[in-house]
Amino acid sequence: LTQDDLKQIAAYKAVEFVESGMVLGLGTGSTATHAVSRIGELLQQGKLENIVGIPTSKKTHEQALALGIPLSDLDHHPIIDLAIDGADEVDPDLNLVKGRGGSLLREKMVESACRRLVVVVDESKLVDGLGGSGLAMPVEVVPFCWAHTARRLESLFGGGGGAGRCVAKLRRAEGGGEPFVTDNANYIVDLYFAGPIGDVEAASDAMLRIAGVVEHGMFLDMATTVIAAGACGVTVKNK
Ligand code: DER
Repeated sequence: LTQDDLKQIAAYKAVEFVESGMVLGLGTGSTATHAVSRIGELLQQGKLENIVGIPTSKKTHEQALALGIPLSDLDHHPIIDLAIDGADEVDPDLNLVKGRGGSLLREKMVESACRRLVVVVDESKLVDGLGGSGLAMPVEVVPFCWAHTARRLESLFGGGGGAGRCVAKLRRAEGGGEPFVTDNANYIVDLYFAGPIGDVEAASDAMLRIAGVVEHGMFLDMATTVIAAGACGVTVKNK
């Protein structure tokens, strides 16, 4: 089984929670893509009906549109029955890191309006503590003086590069030297930690207090179910 097979298995399992008539949050990323295509397939087959999709990115909006999934937004549907989305890290408390696809702001806006958030991952995403993977923890920042904001983020964690616990890097667009620009015309500063963040609630509050920070990629106390697919099978963990 390839990693993508595992992503598809987890995604299809999550779609079993979808019922006709639901308002659905449609996630972003390679795992969520499988869930969106599965929903489209069931609609085509008449096994699902009266679904309204609330996309979490322009990319997912385009995918869902092409599949004929009826779409709307939070202004028209402030309460969402169920969202299905991927994650970059999942800790034992079902706290998440998301946003390596750059969609964390719209994902967090949609998913904080959901009754249920079902997260779908392959087992490589499971960590003991957020920040522990050594991979990026994304922070959406306004473009204005982004380097100043990046330095303030580093200094929160005793950073400043080198031996510091955190290094901040501006995310660049594919191949080019240009900054990556989000669906909301902001930049992303990726934080790289030397080890697990530890007190994630305190880190969240401190980051959000920095003027210039729009949102960060930690999704705390938001997931209600995590479906993880691994070589030994699929686990479903509820909050
Ligand atoms: O960018 C995102 O938030 C994605 O959902 C990410 O967290 C998971 O992406 P993947 O399914 O492609 O690994």
